[in-house]
Amino acid sequence: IELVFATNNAHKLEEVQAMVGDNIRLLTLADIGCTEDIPETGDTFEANASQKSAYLKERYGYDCFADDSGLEVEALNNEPGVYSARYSGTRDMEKNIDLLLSKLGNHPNRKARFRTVISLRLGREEFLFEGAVEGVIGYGRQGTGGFGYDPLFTPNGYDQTFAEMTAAEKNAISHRAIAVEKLTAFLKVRYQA
Ligand code: ITT
Repeated sequence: IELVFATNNAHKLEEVQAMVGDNIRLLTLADIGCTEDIPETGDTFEANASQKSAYLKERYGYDCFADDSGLEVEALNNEPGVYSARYSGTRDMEKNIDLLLSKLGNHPNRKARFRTVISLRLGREEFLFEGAVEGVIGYGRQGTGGFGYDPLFTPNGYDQTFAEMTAAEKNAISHRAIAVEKLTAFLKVRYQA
């Protein structure tokens, strides 16, 4: 089957296509000629994911899914949260990471979690799937892999940041992987039943 994945982020598309497998072919926004910015004005991951999938369904008619993800840092009242991509007011991740590190300073509570919420639209129905991974924020960057805040985040039970892991290692345990596994399990039941 074909499903539109509402993202402009090539890293995410690659990660998710690898996880859903070959039976589900993911179309990009470019594939369906959607070049405008999809509104994302909610203040929760659920609201944003839902808003994005509804927009695509209404304007383009495709069965689709959209995700919203971000990093919640406990000592910063769960910032940056839905503002993860533009924490510093720009999409420049160097600046976003610098801001997070400076706000956290030497605070002893380094607890954080990555969260993903996926909204799937099949016809008029909507289904939500969630994934989270708990971990800690370092005092500086470590590693060059992955994207976003990966160089800062070490998942609990590991001694490497997401940016120090291989893509396969990260994909086995990430927030997005957990949410996508739930999505994939659902789609298998739905389409092979
Ligand atoms: P789209 O909205 O086009 O999908 P995006 O980059 O805004 O792309 P998200 O809304 O899902 O993606 O995520 C918001 C930000 O949260 C993202 O730009 C990263 O800074 C951060 N983030 C999300 N998932 C991450 C991950 O697996 N590793 C590191 N940072 C992540």
